[in-house]
Amino acid sequence: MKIYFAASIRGGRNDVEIYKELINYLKNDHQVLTEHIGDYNLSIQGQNQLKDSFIRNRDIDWLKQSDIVIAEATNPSLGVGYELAMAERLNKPVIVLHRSNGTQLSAMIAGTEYFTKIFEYQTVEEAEKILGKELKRS
Ligand code: 6IA
Repeated sequence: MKIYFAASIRGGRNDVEIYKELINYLKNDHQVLTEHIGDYNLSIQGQNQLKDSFIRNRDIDWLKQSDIVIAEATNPSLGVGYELAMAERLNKPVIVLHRSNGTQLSAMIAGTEYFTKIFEYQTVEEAEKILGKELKRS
C-alpha cells in the first residue's frame, strides 16, 4: 500500500524520533511516500532551497497517489491539518494517531465525522500495534 505519512515539520520537530520509528515500522510492509518526515535533517533549516509552492504541490500530488493517509497529530501543525482536510476532500482513508500524554487534539479533527479512526496511544509499540491491526483491515 502507498502511505502518505503526515506529521509536524514547521509546527515543531520534538517528536521526530517517534515519526522515524513509525515510518520504519510501516516500511516493513508498505511504501511510505513521505519518508522525509522522519528525517532529523529536515529541520526548520532543511530544504530551504525548495520553494514552498514546490513542496506544497509535490505533497498534494503524493497525497493524491496514496492509498491511505496516516497522521501523527500530537504536535499541532497547520500543514497536517491542511493535509487532513485535503484527505477528506479526496475521500482517502485516514488514520489519526495522537499521544494521550501529549496535547489535546484539535476539535476540528476530533469533531469531524469523516475521521472515524482516531487513536490515542502512549508508546510507539502501542501505535505500531494499532497501525498493524488497521492496515490489515483496509
Ligand atoms: O505546517 P507544517 O510544516 O508542520 O506541516 C507539516 C506537513 O506538511 C507534513 O505532513 C508534510 O507533509 C508537509 N510539509 C510541510 N513542509 C514540508 C517540507 N519541507 N517538505 C515536505 N513536506 C512538508 C519544509 C522545509 C522547511 C522546514 C524549510
